[in-house]
Amino acid sequence: MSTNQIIGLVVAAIIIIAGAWYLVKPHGDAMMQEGATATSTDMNDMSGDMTGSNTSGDGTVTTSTTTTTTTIPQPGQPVTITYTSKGFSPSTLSIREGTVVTFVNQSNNPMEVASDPHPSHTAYDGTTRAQHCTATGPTSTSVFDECVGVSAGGKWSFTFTKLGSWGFHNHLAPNMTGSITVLASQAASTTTTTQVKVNAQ
Ligand SMILES: [Cu+2]
Repeated sequence: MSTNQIIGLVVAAIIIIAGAWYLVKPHGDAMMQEGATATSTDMNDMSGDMTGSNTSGDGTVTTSTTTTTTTIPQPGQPVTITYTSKGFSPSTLSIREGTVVTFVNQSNNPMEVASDPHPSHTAYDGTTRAQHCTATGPTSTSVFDECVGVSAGGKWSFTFTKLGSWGFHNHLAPNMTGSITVLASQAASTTTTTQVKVNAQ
């Protein structure tokens, strides 16, 4: 009997020691996994740096695109700004004086283009909306105010003759905004000046 009890105690001790060792072992593995995770994070950081380098490469391309955007349409060239549920596109652009800009409503809501600030619309010609709008439209073609909303598919054209930067908005959705910069038409003279300098040298 006592021999069996001793054997039983030894077996129990072995089970307890084995169990304790088994509980400790996963903890050691977890620490090793943490070390491995740290290594992966370092590799992720390296790929992040590589992505940064790629962005620099893309930055050069973006510079070229900016140059294209700077190209200003000639006064005789029609310019179109579309209006959708996301707003005006393009929302900012530069044109020469005398350029006709056509606003096209491609949204499902009415569009009523007007000079800033809302709601007075005084910036472009100094008169208020009450002064320069009638029930059927603006009092003259020099008023930068559509005055009457057009539904989906409708459009409105305006000829910009005043130099400066003119903010505008949809009077029926004033958070939809844009800005047009009107520049003097003197593109050709700049090129002529450059050619004279080259000939002098
Ligand atoms: Cu307004």
